[in-house]
Amino acid sequence: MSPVTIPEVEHAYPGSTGCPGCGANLVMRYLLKGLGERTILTIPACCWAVMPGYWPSHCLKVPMVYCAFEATGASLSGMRAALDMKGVEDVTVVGFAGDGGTVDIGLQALSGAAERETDALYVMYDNEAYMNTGIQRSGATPWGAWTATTPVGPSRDYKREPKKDIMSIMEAHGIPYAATVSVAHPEDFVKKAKKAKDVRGFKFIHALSPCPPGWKMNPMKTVEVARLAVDTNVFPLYEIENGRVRITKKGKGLPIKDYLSIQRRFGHLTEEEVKRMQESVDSSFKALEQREAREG
Ligand SMILES: Cc1ncc(C[n+]2csc(CCOP(=O)(O)OP(=O)(O)O)c2C)c(N)n1
Ligand code: SF4
Ligand SMILES: [Mg+2]
Repeated sequence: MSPVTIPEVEHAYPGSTGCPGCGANLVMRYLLKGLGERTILTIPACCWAVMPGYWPSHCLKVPMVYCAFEATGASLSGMRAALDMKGVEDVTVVGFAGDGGTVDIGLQALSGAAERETDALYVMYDNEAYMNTGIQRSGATPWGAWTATTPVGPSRDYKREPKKDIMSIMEAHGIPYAATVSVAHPEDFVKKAKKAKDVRGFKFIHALSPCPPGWKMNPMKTVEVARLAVDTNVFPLYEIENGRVRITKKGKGLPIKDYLSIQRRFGHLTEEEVKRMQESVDSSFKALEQREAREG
């Protein structure tokens, strides 16, 4: 039997106001298991800004600052500077933001914090749209998805632009550590959170975060859909440490229709369009594998 490596201690309690089956709940839970209690969060406008609930019945055991939507990067740099002035070194400063708050509105502040080499961790939970305000498309919404602002119909079409590649954008800043994580692989997730905590400098974690209402799926399938994202190579699990890439968990190489077919946001796609998506996923994953082989 393999030893249990996920800490039993909880720093995110039941009682968040998230929807049933919210993947972002699990992202926070596993992240805090990896980081521990000496953590402070800064969270901009997003679902997680409201999910902790009202004081004094807040569901997080760690303190959090609620910052402006576009300001997570600036907020975490300020928090780190304040802690440094006080001589507090054992607290991990974390920016925890949605995809809209990261790849779109918060990108400038995030870039600034990475360029300043702030000793902090930035976690993007990616539900692939602006969910808190009613499922509007973001730069992280994948090609082909229905959203409220990319509706399927005769006059306006589903999303026609590819998903913004935030991992490459962050890597271009020369940061020491970046990783992708999945709520279907908690051991891999917790290990990466622990590693990010111990690396000095700016760290980035990209967490795929299934959202039942936004993805139009059964709330009981959150972990299943997250696992399928890895097993179809739609969301490969890897880390980039000091410029070297390593795939940390190999998927099963299943066809992407297995991932798409349990989400009604992709229900309108034709066979030809699914085939094109498959080709795009295959070529991105091949490039990742080739890069790992070169650098390994
Ligand atoms: C400057 C500003 N613009 C717009 C909003 C409204 N707003 C609040 S949450 C949100 C959506 C955030 O999307 P994302 O970052 O992807 O997080 P999610 O809601 O999906 O968890 C928006 C547009 C705001 N609070 N502040
Ligand atoms: S809308 Fe989506 S991300 Fe927001 S609380 Fe509900 S399930 Fe979670
Ligand atoms: Mg979002």
